[in-house]
Amino acid sequence: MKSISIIMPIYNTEEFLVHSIQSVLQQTYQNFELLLLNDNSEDNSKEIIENYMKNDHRIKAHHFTDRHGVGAVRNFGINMATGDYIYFLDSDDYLAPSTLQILIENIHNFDLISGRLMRANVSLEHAAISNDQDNQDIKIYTNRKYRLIRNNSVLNRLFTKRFLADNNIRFSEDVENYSDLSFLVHAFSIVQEVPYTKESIYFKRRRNDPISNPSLLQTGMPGRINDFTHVYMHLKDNYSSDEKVNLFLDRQLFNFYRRQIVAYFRNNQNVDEVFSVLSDAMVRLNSNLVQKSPSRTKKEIKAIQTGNLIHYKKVNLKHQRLRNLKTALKGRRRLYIQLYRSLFMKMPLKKKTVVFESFLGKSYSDSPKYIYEYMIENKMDYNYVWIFNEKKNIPGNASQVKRFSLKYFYYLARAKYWVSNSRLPITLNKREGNVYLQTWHGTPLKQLVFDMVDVYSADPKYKSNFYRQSRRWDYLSSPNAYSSAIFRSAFKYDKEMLEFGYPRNDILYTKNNPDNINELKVSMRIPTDKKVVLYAPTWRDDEFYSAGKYKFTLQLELDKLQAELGDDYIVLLRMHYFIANQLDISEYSGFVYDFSSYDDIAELYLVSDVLITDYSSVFFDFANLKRPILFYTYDLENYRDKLRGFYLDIETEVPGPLLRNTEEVIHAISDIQNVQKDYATRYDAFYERFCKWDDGKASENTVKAVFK
Ligand code: C2G
Repeated sequence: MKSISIIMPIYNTEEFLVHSIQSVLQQTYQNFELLLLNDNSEDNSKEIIENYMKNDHRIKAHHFTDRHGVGAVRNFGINMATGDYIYFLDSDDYLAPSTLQILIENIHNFDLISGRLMRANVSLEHAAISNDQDNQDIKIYTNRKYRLIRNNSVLNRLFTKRFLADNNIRFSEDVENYSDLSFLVHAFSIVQEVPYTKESIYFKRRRNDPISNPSLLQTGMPGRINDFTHVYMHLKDNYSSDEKVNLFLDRQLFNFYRRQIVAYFRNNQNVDEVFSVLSDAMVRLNSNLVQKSPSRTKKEIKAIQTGNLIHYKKVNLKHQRLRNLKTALKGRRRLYIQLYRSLFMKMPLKKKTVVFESFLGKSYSDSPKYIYEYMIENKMDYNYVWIFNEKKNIPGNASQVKRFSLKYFYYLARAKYWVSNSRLPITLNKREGNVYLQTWHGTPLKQLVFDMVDVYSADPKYKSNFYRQSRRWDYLSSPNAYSSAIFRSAFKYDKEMLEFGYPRNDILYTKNNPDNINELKVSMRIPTDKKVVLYAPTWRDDEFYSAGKYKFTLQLELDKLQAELGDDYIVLLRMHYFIANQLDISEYSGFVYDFSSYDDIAELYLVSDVLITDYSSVFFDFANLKRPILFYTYDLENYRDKLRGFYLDIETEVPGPLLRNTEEVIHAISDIQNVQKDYATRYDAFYERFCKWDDGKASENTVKAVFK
């Protein structure tokens, strides 16, 4: 049986490596050797490799003591390989189970065979797609064989070792990016026919953290332009008489320019050096190709070919304006954004204007509310603007603007101060003089942004967008020392931390008395003679209708609760603000009340005798009241171990019992005094650790720090 040598260069991919190696070990075709080539990683890759080597004689490793780059490492692998075939796999990617088998069964007497590359967003089980065993579907490419290498990638192709050796086909070692290109052009210029199978699948992972751990493609544009043009020129010289190679190379350069380089030049200054490198390469472009391109691109390429950057910038800018106009005509929001950028941002800053937003305009609530109320009560000399989705009744004379309306963009461009408890859209820019107070919205239990390895079901740009958006923050409110430390690491936040407790919790100290509580109950139209249970769960990353619209399935059996507790208690249901579905509670009128659209959860805390939650940060705030807390964690394993990791050990550190079903919840509520006794020591320690900074004065201290 023929054997395959799999060559895997490794550099700082500890979080993906096990998965990648496992996908090889689980291949249906087992006659292989796996060459793990560690390019001097600084993380734990070395330990992972050594561990695997101990257990499987087919795994061989080499650890470089300084960095060689992917091209050199793969060349090293080719020399080391003892198999009949060579296959390249990157250490952050993985294979479908029958990938190798399909390739080896179909290569016959060809020198190489190509398979399909698919992009994968998330890791492990979520993407474990198996191959369709129907491997009849082989296409042979002859004339149009270069189409197969338009992705510039050597991945998911099987080569015979002899073919590579006889022709001395190797990767470029003098570039970081595009070292595959010379390898591929060399191989493809020799072979007449290349078979392709879409049944053999290689999963190329979309890396989601270009900030702390960029993949090669996520490294900077100047480097990529330099490397690409370097390889391009070199190949143009070597293959000057091969028309097909030339056309292929020109198309690659042309597409690289249109898809990426043009935007780079538009958005960056000091590009003289790469511009001249690109200009040298572009002069060699096939003139027919340029001639046939759209007139705007033609003009831009001609300007590059003259090497005159100033002229090119003018042409590029003119085209950009045309594109902007076209986009603006496509929709109202786009038009507003254009006006925001080209008009409002150029008007002077309003030094006395403060814009507030809480939970994406959904409510008048959270720390922004209490900061605002402190400012109006103290008659501070500012103008206030609140962003809402719908008009609200609020104290003071703040202007209200609808989120994403023309006025929204106008005020965000001109106001000196922004106060918000979550991120503002990436389309906005921070201007000189702007002061942005980020209050955030909870002590974290669930891991946040840069502390999460893989963001389940989130957009691959999540981390890089978060990074850009949080660079705008000037102040960040922190409720306790535990949160300060997490915010520093999870947000990579290094500016001023306001360590005064949460403004949103002031009310839990200033209004925690029977008169205020009674008054609140009356205004909420709930009975004043019953005890109140508040059920406030969080959202689940894997239960949604569409992006941003999450659904919640109620697992509390309300009829049982009513039967057992209905005489003494009422229940307030409070869904997270991401939850889009309405719960039908009409059967339970007089016992269950839906407070999901009530603005301020702090007021619900005040009127509640018991809180039931799960993994929501609400318990950190509620604990300020020192009232009992129950954790209804019916899906703990899935939530903690699959969706999100936790910062705390929920089984030993939270101030109340973890309950699994409605019966346990009922039992705990009926026996609430004993629950309190049992958890008293833990509760005290918890209060000490998380609530100590809250003293009713956080709003005042915050305002004094920011509006000096
Ligand atoms: N919230 C609410 N009602 C709920 C759940 C949450 O009003 N049923 C509010 C609370 O103010 C809570 C905040 O939304 O503190 C954040 O909710 P979490 O459930 O903790 O979830 P998330 O929005 O993912 O934020 O650092 C905190 C994390 O970012 C969590």
